[in-house]
Amino acid sequence: MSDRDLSGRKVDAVVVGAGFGGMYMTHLLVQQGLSVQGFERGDDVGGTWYWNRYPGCRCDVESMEYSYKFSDELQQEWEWSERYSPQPEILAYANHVADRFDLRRHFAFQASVISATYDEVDKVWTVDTNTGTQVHARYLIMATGCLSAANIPDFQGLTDFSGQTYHTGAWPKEGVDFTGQRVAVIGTGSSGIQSIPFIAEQAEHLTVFQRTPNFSVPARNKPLDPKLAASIKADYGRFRADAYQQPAAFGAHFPRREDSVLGASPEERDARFEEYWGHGGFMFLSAFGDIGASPETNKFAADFVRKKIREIVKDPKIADILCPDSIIGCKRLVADSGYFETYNRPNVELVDVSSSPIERFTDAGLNANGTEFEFDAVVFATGFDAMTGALLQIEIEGRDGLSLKDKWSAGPRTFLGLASAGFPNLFMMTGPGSPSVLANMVTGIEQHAEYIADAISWADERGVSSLEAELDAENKWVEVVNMRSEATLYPQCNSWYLGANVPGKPRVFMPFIGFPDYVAMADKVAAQGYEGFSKT
Ligand code: N01
Repeated sequence: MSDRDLSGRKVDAVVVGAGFGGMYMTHLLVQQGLSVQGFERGDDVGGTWYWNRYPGCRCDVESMEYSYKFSDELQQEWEWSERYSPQPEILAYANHVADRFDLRRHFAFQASVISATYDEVDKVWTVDTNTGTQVHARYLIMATGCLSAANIPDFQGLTDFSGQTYHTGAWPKEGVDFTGQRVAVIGTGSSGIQSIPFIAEQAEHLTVFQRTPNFSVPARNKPLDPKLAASIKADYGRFRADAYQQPAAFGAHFPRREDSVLGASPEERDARFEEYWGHGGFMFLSAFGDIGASPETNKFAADFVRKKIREIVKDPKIADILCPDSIIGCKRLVADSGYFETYNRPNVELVDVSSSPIERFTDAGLNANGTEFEFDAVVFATGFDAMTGALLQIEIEGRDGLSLKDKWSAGPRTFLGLASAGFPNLFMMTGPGSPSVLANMVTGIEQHAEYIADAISWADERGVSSLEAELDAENKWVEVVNMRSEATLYPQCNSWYLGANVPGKPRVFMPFIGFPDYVAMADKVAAQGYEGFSKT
């Protein structure tokens, strides 16, 4: 069915997005006997893993954890090939899930939702797409992703550039061949750090423009040991349950140390950091219990990584530029494969644009630090308008003509990161105010999908036709989210968690810190008859 044929259709729920969130949400609602219309701007499923096809793209949560747990057959049968899955394999998995649970038939692809308006009398959302389709639904579920609205800074003269431009988060399906080209990469977050070693291997010359150096630890990716996979699968339930109790819903199988970095001698500290550096990945931050406690305790871990950067990078001046002087773990830590080593290559150049921004683009390239650079292609690894961007690109109008954009003009306000007062029967999956980006995304998605499906079935069983976050509950929730972040070092740097990467975006820490606490609080709300939601 083309999405035009859908016009006027009335369904129980519209689901926006066919990534991991939209797929599982749709599966659950259909199983509950509800009619669902999904919309997806891409031409197939996969969300993040559909769009981010840049060279070197892979997950930095381990494969055995970064997968759905809702179907034991699925998790038993699917076989991952590497410790950290590469993007093509995760996309193949998403396609497998879509086939296995026959999900595509519920979606219209290449259809972007542009507006959604609530009719308070009929208690119905009217949803419009860019293809002219209009459908009506009792429930509207936004599975639009936390990192899906690409951010390309408003560089002066950008349209003058006659070469090719790419954003890591909207990579061409057919791939890009940089052989023989002079390439620029702007940005050194996870996407830049993952792609730079691969682009450097292919391009004739690569210039990296770095505004802020980032902490990165080796991922130590390797083929997944079949014996390890089999042993996890032998008791997958336990493995998942252990992960569920972790602060970020992953990483239960390597020790999270509780002792203080201050109590260790310099030799003990170094040995411990070496052990965790050698293990690879995010667990580095769990080498001691208080790395995130204060700038003083954090500095030990930061110093260790700076020492490693200086050991790896041969040119001390380049090493200096690559060494962050900030708090490790404040911006999202990166797990890399040969990133710092790349700066030893003769065809790679690093340009520090920390003290004066890129001046402008030109026909042939760009000007920075008073120098003219010429390129055949520029890669924007400049990140996303995170957590709120994809939601606010849609004109969402709730009760009394309230626009979500206006309501969130000083920052997002939600109850449980799931709902916002004034917007009945609208649920956000992994929305701001939920653990979302600070937890294993697939686990957060499953928890939200199940929560939303349960809430809808609870309401339907009781003849409740609308569930809406109460303002008071929302205000208290926003306070809790703020208090939890203020007790950490997170507010002390300019991260996208705070919206600091997008000029003019309100500086508000968006995710909820601590997955298990979140689940307990959300479950309590449900157990008390969805206390904090008004029901009519
Ligand atoms: O984006 P980022 P990302 N001039 O925002 C720079 C997830 N992810 O796509 O730090 C010059 O982190 C900006 O500089 P600064 C993961 O959660 C996961 O890399 O703002 N530079 C920064 O260096 C990750 O955190 C995986 O000063 C400019 C970079 O662009 C999130 O996605 C892989 C600039 C943007 O870094 C986002 O990562 C990839 C300007 N005007 C992504 N504007 C895995 O699972 C921005 N920058 C492995």
